[in-house]
Amino acid sequence: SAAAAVTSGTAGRRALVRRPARNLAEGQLTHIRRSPIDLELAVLQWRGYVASLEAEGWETIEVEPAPDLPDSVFIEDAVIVFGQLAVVSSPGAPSRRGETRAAEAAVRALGLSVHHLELPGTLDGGDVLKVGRTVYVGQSLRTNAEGTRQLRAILEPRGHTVVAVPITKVLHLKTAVTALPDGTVIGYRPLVDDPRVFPQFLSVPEPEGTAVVVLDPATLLMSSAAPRSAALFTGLGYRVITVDISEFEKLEGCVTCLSVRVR
Ligand code: CIR
Repeated sequence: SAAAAVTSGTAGRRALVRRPARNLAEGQLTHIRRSPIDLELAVLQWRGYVASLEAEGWETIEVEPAPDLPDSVFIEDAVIVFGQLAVVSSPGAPSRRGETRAAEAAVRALGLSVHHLELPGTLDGGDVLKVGRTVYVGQSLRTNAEGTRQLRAILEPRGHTVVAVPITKVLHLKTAVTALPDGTVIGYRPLVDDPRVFPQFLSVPEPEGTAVVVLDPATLLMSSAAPRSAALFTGLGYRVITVDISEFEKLEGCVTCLSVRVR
């Protein structure tokens, strides 16, 4: 089985986060209808998310805020980290292209080796799912074949295999699927185009249950909007920590996109 490369122990676990912009409510929407955003609540939820990471032994590093870039809180889309290697993305939405500069400064400050994706290639970090040495890349409205080709050219010489996955029902690959520490890919079946591309696939009962952040080999962070999925993971032996991220879910964000785990 494709065992996921998850570092154990608490040393050196760092996560990039970026506080919500004042115009968060103007963030992009593709597959869902706009509903009112409570900015104050969003800030409280963001703080709760950061506190949960820290309580689990993660040091959080704040990327310089971008108060006028509405989707900048979704830092996962701007930079992808593979161990000591950072790939600065080429955001598919023109309104998000300004987000990468400060994300790059943050990974440089961490001493990571930095690569870039460039137009006409586009790729959002939310389309990249690592499972062991396999890197699945969603082919979405945000990520195109050229962006995928550029990422492959960076990763394949370094021992990763890049697998392109069609995404038509949700914004990003990681809106549809993420992975458990043992490499099982999890997803809400109606939103997954073709689960047969994954060696092991487990269906979860709620759309918000598809996104988990693996905090350590035994612990998952997920949305409080998916209690039946949480119970499923608990039954598999995981410790599950939940956070309310309703204001970000209204903007097609999920628990993964609010941080970049450096590991
Ligand atoms: C967007 O449409 O770009 C944002 N409103 C949501 C981005 C969510 N990011 C992610 O799932 N990785």
